Amino acid sequence: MAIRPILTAPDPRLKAVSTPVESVDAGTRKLIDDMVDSMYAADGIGLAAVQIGVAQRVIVMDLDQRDGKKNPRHFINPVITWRSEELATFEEGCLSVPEIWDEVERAARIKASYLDREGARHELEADGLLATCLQHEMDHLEGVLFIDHLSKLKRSMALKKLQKAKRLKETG
Ligand code: K1U
Ligand code: ZN
Repeated sequence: MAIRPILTAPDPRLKAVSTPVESVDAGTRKLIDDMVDSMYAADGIGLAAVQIGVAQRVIVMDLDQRDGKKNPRHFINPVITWRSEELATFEEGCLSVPEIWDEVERAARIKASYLDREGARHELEADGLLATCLQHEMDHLEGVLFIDHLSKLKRSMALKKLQKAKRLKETG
């Protein structure tokens, strides 16, 4: 297992549309293990493979991190099969857009289908943080960041803040 660096905006690799996993194999499980390690190391609650530069339709998530307990979930080739008309607003962050948090409106409830790390198909119904986080991570699979849901002004302010932080990091 390995901690892999997480790409940050405006890295063009974050704009890639991820391709489906053709067969769930040992390579997929190694990718998942690396993603889980990288997510925990960065204090995240979710991660899409494209955020570590692998444009495959794989997501990991752990929304139950309490008292050091770990309960990682894995979603391979996830598809949203139903979205509620009702919307919900959550304050979102992103490991690829560090230190920026803002409210995003998304479907309040969704149904999704996905494969687990053994290749078995599952269906789930989600609301609350799970619905928000799944929609956020599935946006990554299409090359979309949560700041793309903000107004043009807010997005350009966020990108300027990121670029300034990157410059400061490079020059020390
Ligand atoms: O996609 C990502 O980069 C993961 C992202 C998931 C997410 C968070 C909130 C709403 C929607 C999606 C994160 O994990 S951001 C980091 C984070 O949530 C967090 C960090 C430190 C303390 C508490 C939360
Ligand atoms: Zn994100």
